Amino acid sequence: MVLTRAANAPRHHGRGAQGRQGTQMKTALITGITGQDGMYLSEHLLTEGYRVWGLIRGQNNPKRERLEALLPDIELIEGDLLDQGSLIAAVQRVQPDEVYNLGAISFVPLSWNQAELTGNITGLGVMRMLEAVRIVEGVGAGGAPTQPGRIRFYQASSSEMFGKVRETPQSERTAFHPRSPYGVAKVYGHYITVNYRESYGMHASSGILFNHESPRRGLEFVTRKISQGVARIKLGKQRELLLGNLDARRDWGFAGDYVRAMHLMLQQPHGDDYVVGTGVTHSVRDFVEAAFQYVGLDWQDHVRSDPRYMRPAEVDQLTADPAKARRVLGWEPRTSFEDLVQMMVEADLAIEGAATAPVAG
Ligand code: NDP
Ligand code: GDR
Repeated sequence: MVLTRAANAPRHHGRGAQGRQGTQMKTALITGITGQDGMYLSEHLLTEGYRVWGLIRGQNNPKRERLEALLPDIELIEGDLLDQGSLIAAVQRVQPDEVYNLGAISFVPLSWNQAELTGNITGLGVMRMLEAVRIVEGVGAGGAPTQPGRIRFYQASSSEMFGKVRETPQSERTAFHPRSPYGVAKVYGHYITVNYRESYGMHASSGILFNHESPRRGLEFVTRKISQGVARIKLGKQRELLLGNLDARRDWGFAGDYVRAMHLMLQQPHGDDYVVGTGVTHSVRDFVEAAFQYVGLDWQDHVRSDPRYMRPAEVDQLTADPAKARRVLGWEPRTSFEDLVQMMVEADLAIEGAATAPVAG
């Protein structure tokens, strides 16, 4: 096991150390630290005075350098959601107060090509992380009911579990009908979290989050593909943007807003399930139109449909009913759809503008 700390990271003194304003400093362990949500959640928890550890996988993860430059105050520990021993060792070493399980194969189309891997990481990986917490705390050892443990657990569940929706909007009570191996794996992750809560009394929460985006979103997801494409087209570096289903409708929010909800869930007296979204839905076409309009271009001159980006089974429409998150957590999104589109296009204009020349001709 390798532990690292950025050279200028503060010295901590283990669990129980004093945080800001003399309060007990809490420790969080985050899987999926190199992903979009891992980065925003780390920033949020550092602001809240936490000691933050991230689980990082691979022998030379190319995202490590960027992460350490962006967040020098976090500490990294090696482990993989496919490797039970590494997760137990990580929980044992870090002794977290809170575990946020964000690690997953998260790109829906990949899940048809690598269904087994997706099931293993996105589905069984949740059980391995829960087992690591349970084993380290000695909860339920020998099958006997025991005192619930101290470590609180967050599972990154998804609106993809609703899939072919049974009702609109979708709440915590809406039945699931996943449409991809990814969605099926997330349903397993959700129910195993509920099961560990019910079986062992664990403080385990499932955040059923709807799509949330940002300038840190991976380029494979449609919003970032659009914002990067618009920036490149505006700067003369690209002529066309090839997309799939423009009719799909999503409830899009800003990732920076959603990580606050994750944290709030673990501050409640008991674990529970919460839907987190804006309640407002737009089509992919709406996103395209708004992004091109922002830079003064007509999307119809540039966007082409390509069957390669169509899915074997589509989720046509998702709309959150976030009433419970609002009522119990006091959570509200702060960023509108229009602000999100602008934020993403502006960020990509800055990135693309800072690099390389336009295409010839
Ligand atoms: P990303 O795809 O940006 O990040 C996924 C993370 O999972 C990466 O850090 C990746 O690490 C890590 N990971 C992949 N495989 C493993 C493994 N075998 N062991 C340990 N870590 C692994 O996802 P997001 O940040 O967008 O999403 C975070 C979580 O929330 C995911 O579980 C996703 O499914 C879920 N979710 C996301 C929503 C969204 O709209 N963003 C909505 C609802 C749920 P590496 O760098 O090594 O690849
Ligand atoms: P999604 O996000 O599948 O909802 O999963 P994505 O951005 O990939 O797709 C959203 C919708 O856009 C349509 N689409 C395209 N999608 C991509 N990626 N590329 C295209 O060119 C394209 N054209 C149209 C898709 O068909 C789809 O309907 C995200 C992930 O973050 C999951 O991990 C998370 O659980 C869910 O959001 C909630």
